[in-house]
Amino acid sequence: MTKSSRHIVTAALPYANGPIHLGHMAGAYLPSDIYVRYNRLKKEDIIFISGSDEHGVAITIAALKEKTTPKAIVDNYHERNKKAFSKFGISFDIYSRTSNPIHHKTSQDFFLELYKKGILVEKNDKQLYCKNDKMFLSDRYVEGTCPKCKSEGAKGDQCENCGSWLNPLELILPKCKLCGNNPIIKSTKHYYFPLGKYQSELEKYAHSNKNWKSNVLNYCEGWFKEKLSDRAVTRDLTWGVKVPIDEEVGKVLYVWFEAVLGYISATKEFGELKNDSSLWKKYWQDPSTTYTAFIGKDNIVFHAIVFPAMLIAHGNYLLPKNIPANEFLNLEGGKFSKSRHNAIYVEDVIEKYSIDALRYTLTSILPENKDSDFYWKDFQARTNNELADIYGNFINRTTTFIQKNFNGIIPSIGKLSSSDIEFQTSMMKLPKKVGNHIEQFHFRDANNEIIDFVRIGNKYFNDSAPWKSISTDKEKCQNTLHLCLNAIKIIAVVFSPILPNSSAKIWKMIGNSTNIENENWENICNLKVEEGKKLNEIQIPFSKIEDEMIEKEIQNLEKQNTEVVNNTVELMAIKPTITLEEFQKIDLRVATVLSCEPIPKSKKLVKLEVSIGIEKRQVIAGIAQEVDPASIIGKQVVIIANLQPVTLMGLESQGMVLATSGSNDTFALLSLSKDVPAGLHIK
Ligand code: B3M
Ligand code: ZN
Repeated sequence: MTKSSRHIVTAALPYANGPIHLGHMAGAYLPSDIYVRYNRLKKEDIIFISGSDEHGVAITIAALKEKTTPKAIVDNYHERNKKAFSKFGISFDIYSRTSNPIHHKTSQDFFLELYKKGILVEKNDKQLYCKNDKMFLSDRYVEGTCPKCKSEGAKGDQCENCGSWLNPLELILPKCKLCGNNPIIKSTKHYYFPLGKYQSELEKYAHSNKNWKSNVLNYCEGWFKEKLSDRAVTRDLTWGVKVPIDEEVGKVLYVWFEAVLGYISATKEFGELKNDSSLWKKYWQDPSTTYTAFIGKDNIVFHAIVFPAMLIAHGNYLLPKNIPANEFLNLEGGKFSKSRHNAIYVEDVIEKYSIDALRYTLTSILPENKDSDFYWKDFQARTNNELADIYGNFINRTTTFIQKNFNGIIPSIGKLSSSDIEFQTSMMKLPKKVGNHIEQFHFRDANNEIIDFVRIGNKYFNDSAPWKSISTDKEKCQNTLHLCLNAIKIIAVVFSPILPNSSAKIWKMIGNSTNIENENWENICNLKVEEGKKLNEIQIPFSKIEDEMIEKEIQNLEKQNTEVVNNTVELMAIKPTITLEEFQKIDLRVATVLSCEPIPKSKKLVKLEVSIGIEKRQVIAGIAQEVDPASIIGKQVVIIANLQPVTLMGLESQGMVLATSGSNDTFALLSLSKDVPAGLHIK
């Protein structure tokens, strides 16, 4: 047996400003949980740390939106997320929070240590300031066009589209998120961390770990190429960890500076709960400990560059040995996003579906090397056709056969045939293969390896045809059933990091009274079933998901998406002011729709003929996807009558029909009562 060693595993601290969704799970939490459960079975000394990230403007903005206080926001989501993780089987040793006093003290001490060592640089610095809201607009209080990829809606600190880390001053056309005004530039004092000074050490560090995933390494290379520069680690805000220097009132530590230190504070808290206040030192300072930091790809820069640099600067801390970041999980072909409501929240699905079916599906599609997609229909197919029909069936046919033909008593094993030996050999190889995949963070491969072996089990059962051998060759029949049950025992353990709940159930069902978690991975291939022992009551381990359930989910998602359109419309900033004279230039008229027909070859356009009293007009409108052309004939609509004509699909459009900018459910054509005569001027 290999000597056990010490590990610390951290999973990114999610912001406590919204519920955890399946995208989060696939990014960091499920992979880390599988890794930790596997290592626990290997009897490694391992602790698993996470918690809520409760500071930063992500929280204060959420409070503004929900018209409440930041404290109320974090208290609410911390509890909800903690519960969701636990129900999903994410087995943290501690799920802490960055509002805890121990975290404030830990991060302030860390800051002071860097300050005293003269590492931090003080700079008077120009920042965006909103005169209307009388505040500096750091990070997410400001939005604009990304200077790198030119996409709109880039946040002050990061562009979600291209992932660049931004300085708010670089934004093109910045706007205050609170009032929509353009900010001015004003000077303020801040403390900077000289990231650039650590560049060569960081490069060495990134290259010293041969096992880093290529997505993480490539990302870092991109940063190194651009050259690292000083980064402010303080902000002009009130919500957060106060800068521990007396004269610095109204300043807090930048959320990313203190959040990563949350891993250390959480470990300290864990030690205190165990009455061992120096426990954290073993995990953070003893070089024999291996530190692995699980994150999603949007957090790479902070974990692979900033955090290691901070730890190097401070000294006396271990750096992450590996940072197995995943890419993004998309939903039904679109982006998983909390801000756009296109998401499946864990708290909404944990009561409805089998957790293990969700864990199984997510593991099979983990975005390990590139973005991947969650489709409800795929979830149904994997649950029904793989978990139920392959794995469930293997368990069910084996146990019911033993129940029926051997009174539920595990049959003995006799002289094995060559096909028995072949099956037994591949069974004994399984744990090592799966373990190797997990150690390399190839969780999809681990999952596939197991389900492929279950397929082999089904084939062995079929080929051995015990329903025949029961009357022709009893020994052969007993061998088949004994070996199939033995395989189930082994599969239950190797599957348990991915499917903890069903593995425990199956373990009991096949007659074990021990706790499956006490098994030792190194020993699994030697696990034997005991002949003469009785099986426990047989249950169907995985039930199938009906079509109606899935259709409802898809409909719900569509509904959520439409609600978002409403929100976006509401949130759209007001355009620049125009004068009355400018408005009076627009000639708005009531018009009667005389005819409306689709334009061949165009998905979006329809051709309308309208009367504006004095004359008829042809108007081409992009409403084909929203309305049935026949349904608007005879309606009184509003058109802009003096818009310069344009040609669309070869047809002249002599005006524009007014409608909302939404689509489908939120689309509405501006129409008036039939009594309002065509041609009337609207002002
Ligand atoms: N809270 C970002 C996120 O939730 C951030 C991670 C902190 S890890 C120390 O994705
Ligand atoms: Zn403002």
